Formats: sequence, C-alpha cells, structure tokens
Amino acid sequence: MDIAQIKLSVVSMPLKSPFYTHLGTVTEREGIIVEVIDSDGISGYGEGVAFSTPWYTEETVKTSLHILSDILIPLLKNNPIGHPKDAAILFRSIRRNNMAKAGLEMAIWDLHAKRNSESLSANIGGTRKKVAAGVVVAANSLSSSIKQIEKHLEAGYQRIKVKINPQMDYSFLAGIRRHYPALPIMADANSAYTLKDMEKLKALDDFNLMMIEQPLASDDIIQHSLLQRELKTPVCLDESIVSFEDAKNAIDLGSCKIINIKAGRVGGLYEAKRIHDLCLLKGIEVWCGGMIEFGVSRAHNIALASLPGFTIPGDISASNRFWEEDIITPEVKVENGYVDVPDTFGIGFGINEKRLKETTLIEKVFIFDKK
Ligand code: OSB
Ligand code: MG
Repeated sequence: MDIAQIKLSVVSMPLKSPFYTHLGTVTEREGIIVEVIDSDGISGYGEGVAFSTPWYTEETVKTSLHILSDILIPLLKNNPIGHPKDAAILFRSIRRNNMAKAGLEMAIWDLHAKRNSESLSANIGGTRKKVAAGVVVAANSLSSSIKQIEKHLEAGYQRIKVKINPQMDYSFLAGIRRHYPALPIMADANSAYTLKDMEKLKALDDFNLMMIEQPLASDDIIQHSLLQRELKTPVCLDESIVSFEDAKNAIDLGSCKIINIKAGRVGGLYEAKRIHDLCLLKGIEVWCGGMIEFGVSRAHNIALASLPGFTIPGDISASNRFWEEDIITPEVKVENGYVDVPDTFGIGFGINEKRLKETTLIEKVFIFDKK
C-alpha cells in the first residue's frame, strides 16, 4: 500500500439528547476522523472512538491524538505495509491505546477494500446483506425510558438495551417489563457491581433478560466466572475484553456466554475478526457494540456485524439516533428493523464534507515521503 498522506480531524457534535450512565452523562461527542490517502488519491476512513474523558476506557481524544500523531503515524511512515493486517501487527509493538490504533487501522482497511474494488464487508468475510438493528436507552428515569423505548420500537428496532446500576435495577426493570412483557431486553451495568451484590444480581434472573453486560469490574475476568456460575442470565463482557487473549481466557474460564465486540476497544478490525472467529469456533455468541459514534465508525460496525458469528442484534442504530446531521452520506437508516450492508466499495458511505467541516475543531496533515 502506497500511503501518501494521513489527515486527522478532531470533530465535536452535540447529542440530540443526553446519554446517562452511572459513570457520567454524555451531551457532546468529540472524536477523531482518520483519512488515509494513497498515491492514486484514493481515501480510506476510520474513526477514533475515545471519549473526551477516560470514563469508559483509559484513552481520551487527546491521548489518541498524541499516540496517532507522535507514535503510530511515524511508525507507519517508517514501516511500509502490504495489507491492513500488517498495520495491526506493527501496532503490537505499542502497548494498549487500542482506540487510537483502531482509528488508523480501520482507515487502512477501508482503503484496502476500495483498492480491491470490494465492499469492506466482503473484504473481511461478511456474509449478511443486512444486519439487525438494536438501540440503547440511557435515560435517567423509568418514565423517560418508557417514552424512548416506545419511539424506538415504532422506528423498528429489534431489541432494546438499558443501562442499570445498583440504584436503578430491579424496580426499573420490573417497570419496563410491566409495559413490555416480551420485549427482547439487555441490561448494561458498565461495571457498577461487585461480587458483594451477588443476591441483587441473581434477582435480575426474574426478568428474562437476553444478557447482563459487564456487571463487574472493567478489567475483571476471574470474578465474572464466579458470577456466571450463579446466574441463569447470560453474562456478556464488554470492557474486560480488549484482546484476543482476553476473549480466550474469558471463554476458557466460563466468565461469559456472550461477547460484545467493538473494534475500537480491541485495536481494530483484525483483532475484532480474530475474536469473532474464536467465538464462532467455541460456540460463544457475539454482537457489535456501539460507542455513540459518528457515521464512519457506524459504517465499520455494519461491515463487522455482517460476519457470520454476529447472531445477536448489536448496538447498531441509525445516524439520527444521536445526531441532527451525521458526517457521512447517505446517513445510516433502519428499515423494518434492519440496516442494509452496502455492497459498494469500502465502507460504502461517502463523507458529508460540509458537515465534517462545520464540526471540525482541529485538523492535522501528515505527508509521507515519495518512495
Ligand atoms: O458500554 O456499551 C457501552 C456507549 C458509550 C460507551 C460505552 C457503551 C455505550 C453504549 C451505547 O452502551 C452504544 C451506542 O449505541 O452507541
Ligand atoms: Mg457496554
């Protein structure tokens, strides 16, 4: 691959409504759009999905910008690659910083698929023509959760995820179940519990949840295995799985029955696919997680979720779930509960240049020397 230039755009956009979790409230989303341009002028796009503060993982927009600018892009300049996989392997010499790595690696995947005149989905082995749409309700009360669920079900979403914590769990879920006895619901705790809450967590078996996501510590694999033994509800791991090795350990220990795969969290599409392949082999179901992302990352999620092991509807929502206007064109749409997987080249969406421009705070350009 003959990379000529890389452009980083730090963008910022307000959410249509606040996203509440027990760890904090997101009202404004910053992210990094990565554009990798080759010597023929073809562009590939990726998105750095770290948040402004390290509430979900240790990375931030600023640490990502530093790692991209001062470490990963120079590394790539000095070590020309033939395939996106080479970038993933090259980046292993740098510890963690998975969201920074993923933003760049995924732009290289998009470029690679475009150069091969293939959709990104086809290029990574996707088999689905459309992926099931799911949505997260992260409100601060039962009544507003019910209102939002109503609206999302009208829009066709196939399942709902809610956020829970020890102050908002049993009676909250009971309230939702009263309105929606048969709705496929999953509950995400974002590490709000400890093993001391065993009885509280066991009680949630009453609600026939599809799963409980990341109940215990964000870096734990051992204690989740003790919990899963006691619960009927499947445990799903999110934060704890940042690599193939983590997924393998979690599966071997019985720490979960389901894994939420986010390419950003695991360092890119190569690692995401390795985890997917392992789970398929071991009979562990997977689904594609979301990061309140802009359209570029949304497009990558659609391609990832088209792989055969993604059997559970992911946090795959339309552009208008969070944004008045997204940075891609056309926007991601949900129709009859599904999102179409594009069959045009690469991620299959273009950049809405006007929207990108009006939301960009910082732009940095890196020129690669001619070979
Ligand atoms: O834990 O899955 C999570 C959003 C930001 C960070 C972490 C998480 C989430 C979500 C919503 O739950 C994802 C989305 O729909 O974009
Ligand atoms: Mg989660």
